[in-house]
Amino acid sequence: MSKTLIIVDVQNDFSPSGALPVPDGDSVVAVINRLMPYFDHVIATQDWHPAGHGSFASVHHQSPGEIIELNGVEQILWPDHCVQSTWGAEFIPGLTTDKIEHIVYKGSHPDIDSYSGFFDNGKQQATGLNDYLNTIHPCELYIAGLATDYCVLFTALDAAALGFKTYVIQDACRAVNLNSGDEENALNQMAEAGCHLVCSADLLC
Ligand code: VGL
Ligand code: ZN
Repeated sequence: MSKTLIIVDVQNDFSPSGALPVPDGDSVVAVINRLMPYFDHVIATQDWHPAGHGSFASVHHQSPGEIIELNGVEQILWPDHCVQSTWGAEFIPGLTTDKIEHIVYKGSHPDIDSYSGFFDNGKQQATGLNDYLNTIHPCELYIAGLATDYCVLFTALDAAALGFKTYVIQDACRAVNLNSGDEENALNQMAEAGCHLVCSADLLC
């Protein structure tokens, strides 16, 4: 069974100085760098929005955090973030990228968000990640990155639902925590879905 690390959205806009800051988000970089040599495959996702994406509060003249319906799907509005080919969409500096063999770009459709690395939020379109993983079958997945309560959560839930043995490396993830308890809630949801919650120290041996 080969081990595949999926690095979720370790991008400048999710670092504490970014447009959609995840508290302490940049600290996952060192943990992920230390883990990478232990994996057979390393894949990264990038949130990759066009300017004026439907998840941006500015487009709707509303405030970040408000909830609307976008294409029939409930959508939390965010500050403009991870616009394609801008600084905010780049990997956080210091992340070792030479082992990353494949990058999944998501959230590119103007009117639908994509928290999961596998499917958009309406489950209408696949990103190709599952097809890619099937070329290295059988593999088990280890998920790390940002943010625990959004893109890590939905990527892990889809991974488990697709039948992958899925591990979430807790200390290699950080949460937005719009509401207190969101992180804990996300961890509980992933555990209930059959994901194994582990720490990087369990893997570094
Ligand atoms: C994310 C909110 C909006 C994430 C992406 O990477 O967790 N969160 N877009
Ligand atoms: Zn986004």
